[in-house]
Amino acid sequence: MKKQILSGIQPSGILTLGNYLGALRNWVKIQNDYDCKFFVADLHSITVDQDPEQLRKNIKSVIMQYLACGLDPEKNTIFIQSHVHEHAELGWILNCSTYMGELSRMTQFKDKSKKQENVKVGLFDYPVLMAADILLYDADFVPVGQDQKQHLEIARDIAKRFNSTYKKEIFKLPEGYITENTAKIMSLQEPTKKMSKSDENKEATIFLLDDRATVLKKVKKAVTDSENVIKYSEEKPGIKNLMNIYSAVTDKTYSQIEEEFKGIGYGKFKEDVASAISDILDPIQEKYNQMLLPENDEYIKNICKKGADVAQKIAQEKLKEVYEAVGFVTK
Ligand code: ATP
Ligand code: LTN
Repeated sequence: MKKQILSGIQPSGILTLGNYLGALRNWVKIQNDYDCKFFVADLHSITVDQDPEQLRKNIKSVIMQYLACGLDPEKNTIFIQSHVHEHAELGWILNCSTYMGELSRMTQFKDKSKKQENVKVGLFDYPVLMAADILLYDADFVPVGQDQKQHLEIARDIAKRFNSTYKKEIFKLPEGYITENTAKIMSLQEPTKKMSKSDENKEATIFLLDDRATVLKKVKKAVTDSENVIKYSEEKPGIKNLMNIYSAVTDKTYSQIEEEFKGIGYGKFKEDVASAISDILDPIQEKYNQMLLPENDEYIKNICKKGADVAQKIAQEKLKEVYEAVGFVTK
């Protein structure tokens, strides 16, 4: 039996280079070795305001970006979270096994709530829904970026507490699957902050659908320092981030990169980084544009439908077990 993998990305905009290097690229790498489920986390995305028409477009677009990046719908279960209502139902049950105190410690909540005028209960509760996503499918590994580590820990804590309260091993304890070097791609404008798709400053983020000229412009404008020396150092967060990205897209080590750009300034380095990024993005964009053709509409719909059917069968079984354990009666 193959081990179970589960992960998702919110449809809060076009995916970023951070989403790709931190999560999606790993999904593509491991899709042959595990039993994988990948979904679009639309229920999560409405924890902050979304425009309904834009959200509808984004959900479909994220599915197409998954496929364009190389997820094979024949090998993986690909679905939209809200198509499997068991996620929301288990989320409720797990709310009743989660403490206010542990949710109050979540750094993502602290960061995101600062940016909101009115903080929604859903934003606070976000990690519980994420725990439900993971625990429904007995996931062994969850491939995500660094920022999700804390949410994985709480998912484990909730699972342990539930199992112990109801004296039954209902939930498997999930582990992270995090690739250290690319687990945290930083903002191009504030390199001590994570690159994020909902950043208001679009110059800070490389989107998977940015064309070559846009990538070049953004990388050229990336905040660095005035030393003009390509060296991997904690004291040079801007250059460290660009080296990290360059290393991730070319497979070169940091010392190879230092050697390659010895005596060469930031201008040329940035041009080469931009070009290497676009070399990765070009084929993704080509596939994405094919997917946009109206004749592919049905194909994409069918992938999501088939995926949701497969996922729901498993989710239903798990939820039944949970309802029994907590003491609900059957119809
Ligand atoms: P939002 O801005 O809407 O919060 P986001 O860009 O932070 O979105 P998520 O949908 O929260 O992205 O994350 C999807 C996946 O991508 C997660 O596994 C997350 O850890 C990973 N990820 C997000 N940003 C980065 C980043 N800058 N570096 C590495 N991984 C990232
Ligand atoms: N919280 C994640 C998205 C997400 C997720 C999940 C990831 C929702 N549910 C379950 C892995 C497993 C994020 O990246 N912001």
